[in-house]
Amino acid sequence: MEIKTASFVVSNSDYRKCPDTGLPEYAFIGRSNVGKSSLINMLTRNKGLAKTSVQPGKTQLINHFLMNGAWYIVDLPGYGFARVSKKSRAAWQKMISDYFLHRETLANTFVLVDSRIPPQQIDLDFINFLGGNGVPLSIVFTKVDKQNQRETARNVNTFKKALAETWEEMPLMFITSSATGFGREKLLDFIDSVNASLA
Ligand SMILES: Nc1nc2c(ncn2[C@@H]2O[C@H](COP(=O)(O)OP(=O)(O)OP(=O)(O)O)[C@@H](O)[C@H]2O)c(=O)[nH]1
Ligand SMILES: [Mg+2]
Repeated sequence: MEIKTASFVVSNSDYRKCPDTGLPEYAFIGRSNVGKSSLINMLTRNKGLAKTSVQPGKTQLINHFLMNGAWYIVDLPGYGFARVSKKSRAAWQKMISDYFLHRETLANTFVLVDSRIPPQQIDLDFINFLGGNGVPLSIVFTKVDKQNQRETARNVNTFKKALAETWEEMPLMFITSSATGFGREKLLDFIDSVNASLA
């Protein structure tokens, strides 16, 4: 699938104010700085679409982007950023859990995981939260351009083992780099197949 048109629609702090067109959407979540906004720009081949930063905590709201006039990509603020007050952590928690538990048009969630590091409890906890609530999810390993294939394969395998402790069935996994575009087609083809199954 190709993305022919991609445009920013709206930012919200409340899922109830998100677009009510009924079109399917794909959410991107993961630790702060893991590369959610960069991946969205890589998929759409539009570097300025989602705001990115070397500093964690750049994305703060629920951001809807319309693709081909037919489906949405949703950029979300990341978790696990240490320099955040208790109050804003609680606000994030409420905004995000309400979104995932109630957003009816959510077709799939991409949980982004840094391919360079061993499994982090915070990622496993978030995946368990989604899975435990029946929210469909896939895992996307990011930043593979920063290391060799062997290191990526080792970290992916370790992550699978950690997941296997709680999950019988493995979610789909994608290996990506926003710097090189690696993994773009596979991810877009998957979205296309989910869209087709909903049509
Ligand atoms: N080398 C490399 N750098 C990347 C890649 N993806 C993201 N980055 C860098 O990682 C940093 C964070 O990227 P963002 O896309 O802003 O991360 P985010 O997950 O949206 O972060 P928050 O919005 O703060 O939660 C930026 O400096 C990006 O340039 C990648 O695939 N390869
Ligand atoms: Mg972001």
